Formats: sequence, C-alpha cells, structure tokens
Amino acid sequence: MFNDLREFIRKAEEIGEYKMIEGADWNEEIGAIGDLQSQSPDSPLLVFDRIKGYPPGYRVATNLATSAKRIALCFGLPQEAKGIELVKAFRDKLKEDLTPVPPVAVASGPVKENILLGNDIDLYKFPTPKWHELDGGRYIGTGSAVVTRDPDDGRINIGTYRVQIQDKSTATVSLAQGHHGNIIARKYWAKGLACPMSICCGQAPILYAAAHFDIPWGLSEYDWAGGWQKKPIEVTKGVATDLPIPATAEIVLEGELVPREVETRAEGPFGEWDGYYAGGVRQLPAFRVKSILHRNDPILQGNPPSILPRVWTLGRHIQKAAALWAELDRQIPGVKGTWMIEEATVRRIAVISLQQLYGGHAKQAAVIAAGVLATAYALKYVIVVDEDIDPSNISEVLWALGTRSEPEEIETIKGWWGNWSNPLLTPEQRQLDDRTRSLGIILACKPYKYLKEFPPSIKTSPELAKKIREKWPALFK
Ligand SMILES: Cc1cc2nc3c(=O)[nH]c(=O)nc-3n(C[C@H](O)[C@H](O)[C@H](O)COP(=O)(O)O)c2cc1C
Ligand SMILES: [Mn+2]
Repeated sequence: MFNDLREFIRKAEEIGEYKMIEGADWNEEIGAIGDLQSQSPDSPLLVFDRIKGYPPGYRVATNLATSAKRIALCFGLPQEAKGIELVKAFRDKLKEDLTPVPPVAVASGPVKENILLGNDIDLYKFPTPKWHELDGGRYIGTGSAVVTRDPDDGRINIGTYRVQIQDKSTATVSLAQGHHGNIIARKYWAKGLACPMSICCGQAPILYAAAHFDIPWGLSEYDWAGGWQKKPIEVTKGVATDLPIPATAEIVLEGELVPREVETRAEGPFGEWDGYYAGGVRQLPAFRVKSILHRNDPILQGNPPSILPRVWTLGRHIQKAAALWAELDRQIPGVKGTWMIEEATVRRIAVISLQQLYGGHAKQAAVIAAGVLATAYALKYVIVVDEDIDPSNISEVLWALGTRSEPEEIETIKGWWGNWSNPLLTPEQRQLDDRTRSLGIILACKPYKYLKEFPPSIKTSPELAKKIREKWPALFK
C-alpha cells in the first residue's frame, strides 16, 4: 500500500508502466493525450511536466490505473490477477476482516510545505487542464478527495466531486443529490451557514478509492481506508479550517461553500462519465478559497471522466462487480462470477455467471443485482449467463446473448434510479428534475425448464482442451 501519490507513481515506474511527457499545453492537450493513450490495453501512468506557461516541477498525473496490474497494486491484491480473477481477489478481500481504523493526527506533514493565504491565493498557480474539448473551464478537482464534517455528529466524510476554477480564489463544487457531501452541505445551509470544506487534489490511491467508492453513510472514508490497509491514515489539522486533511496530500484548497442565496456561479458543461456533455450549464454555490496548501513541486491528480472507467476511477468497475459478487454469495448459491462491462461505462451493464440450480434462480440473481448499493444506481441492464461463460469475456457474453436470450422475455422495470448526466433524459424530465429511466433484465442463459434438453455447445470441452495442450505444448505458448 502507498502513503501518497508519489510512492504509487514511483512503483508504476519501477514496473515499467510509466511515461513522462514534457511540453504539453494544459489547454486540451493533456486531456487528449490521456484519452488517446488509455485506448490501448494496459496503458501506462502518465506524468506531465514543463507544462506550457508553468514552472518545471508543477506536474499533472493522469491514467493512474489504466492497467489491471496497477488496479491490483492500489488495493494490495495479487499483481497477476486480471478480469474475473481480479474481481475474485477483490471479493475475497471484501469478505476479510475490514474493521474500520480511525486516522491518527500528526502535527504537520509535507502538505504544509507551502501555505498560501490572503493575496497569495491563486488557483491558476497550478497547470490545471481543460480536459475535454467542450468543457466550460478548467477543472482542478477531478481526482479529488473532498473533506467535510457532519455538523450533527462530527463524522468526517470524503467524496470525489468535480471542482471548476471560477477565478483566482473562487471555485464551484458539484455535489449530486443523495451524495453524502450534498447532505452535509445542506445541513449548514439550512442554518444559514457556509459549509467548511477541504479539497485535496492528489493523495494516496487508497484515499482516492475511499472518496469515490460506495462507502455507506455513517462510515467515515478515513476509517474505511485505514481498515483496508490495516494502518491508520495520517491526518493534520488544516490552516484555514480545523478539518483533518491527509498529511501527505499534494494540493489542498481550504475554504467554504456558501449557501446558494449568498453567491452562485455558472458551472459546466463538463465531459461526464456516460461519455457526453449532458449536464449543461447550471448555477452552483460558490466555494470561497481561504488557503492553498501544497507540497514542493506539487503533482495535480487528474481523473477526468472518460468512457472507460479505467481512466477516471481506480478500478471502480472491479469494485462494483466484487461487491455484487460478495452480496450474491451471501444470499444465493451457484454464482461463478460477476462483471461490470467496462466498455458500457462504469455502471450500465452487470453480468452474472450462474449455475442454475432451481427455477427462478437466474431472475432472482438479477433482481438482487438491481438492489445492491454498489450496482443499483444508473444500472441499465443485468445480463445473466450460464456457468460456462466467463462474464469478463465480452465475446463469450455476446455469444450467450446472441444464442440464449429471447427478446420477448426481457423484463423491464420502469422508473429506475437514474442520473442527471444521462444523455437520454428528455427535456421534460430535466424541467421536472426527474432522473428516472428503465432497467432491463436479460436472461442470456439456457431456460431452466429445458436445461436437460438444451443442445450441448460445440466449444472444445475443458477436459479435451487440457489433453490437447499437454500433448502439443509448443502450439499454445
Ligand atoms: C472522477 C470522478 C468525478 C466525480 N464527480 C462527481 C461530482 O461532480 N459530483 C458528485 O456528487 N459525485 C461525483 N462522483 C461520484 C462520487 O465521488 C461518489 O459517488 C462518492 O461515493 C460520493 O461520496 P459521498 O456519498 O460520501 O458524498 C465522481 C466520481 C469520480 C471518480
Ligand atoms: Mn460518504
């Protein structure tokens, strides 16, 4: 496990999965290079230096986890695991003792190497990219970990929310409905108060994971991350707020998010995770920056949304599949594997591989997937396949879909929990703030009642395959 972003970058370099790029422009070039690089499998981590108009050393890191190996490294899982094996390793870890471990406070840390206050506050000090061509501005917060405190019970929450620079000392933070950051900010606003907030823009991978994974309400992400690595996270008190911030963070913006009545700014558009600029421009409450803390030669962490989850998350599709698998195992027998289809964005299509043991078993598995915290939100299809199909192998899944599903049997659930960035929301829905769409359940598995009669597949059986490989090893190197 890694204590900060730098340790992780060094590890990527050590294993030969690292590229340094000099001379790029923050305006569109960094975002486009990351996007284009990510399209090849297992592409490297990218660090940009000598960015146009900025001093050397002021860097941007992107594509943190665009390989299975680096996803495994972030979570301390076996480095060789890929596809379904990686999901399985993640699932096994979820079943371990993950008792939360609270953070420890330290007096100071590298994050306090530079403290900017008053007139020295300048958000343009860092080479923040304009990530996508049609973005409405520069987003300093993409790979962010935003710290807030619940005023009722004092619990610390951390979430990843996009942060757009508005001027030297003002930003906007986009807090989606239902996310804990939003619930907490509203508690301050209801009392007419601004919400104190610290925005980290570069931190240890496990903290970034904690910030964007589905950690339940009531559990602080610091404690979750400490529990995962079985070692407390080191935090230090801020300068302009008393919020605990990661002692080894790269850049922290401290300040307050004012109530909407006090000041709003135009936010967006921004290239979103579904792969569109669907959210448009909105008026959002202003975030007033009270201090900027940063390490010497700071590294801004960039995780711009992309069609591929590997670019902007730390294997969130793997985490979701693993959480689904763990939950299915808790409730039903016969589950052979789960997968979230990466090519269909992080959460649109779940696949479950199941050995059907009774009538209704496959549909039951699908309905559980619809209800699990990790997979419910914005889910569009659940596909259930038989145990001979590897759910992480898209060719096999499509073969099952093409040969074992029956369109007239597809079930739909209307009014499903959806998202604002969905390009299919109608103008009426946007006006009503209605984000619901439908969910489809596709059984791409042999009909249970004809299981015995279903013709055998012509695929070479595992037994024969083993014999052949042993007899002609040179053929299969
Ligand atoms: C790169 C990235 C950008 C995100 N942007 C936002 C955002 O702008 N607003 C938001 O509410 N959630 C956003 N999310 C999702 C949240 O981080 C995620 O749902 C998290 O669990 C929320 O934590 P919370 O419930 O503690 O607030 C983003 C996630 C990632 C990985
Ligand atoms: Mn939370």
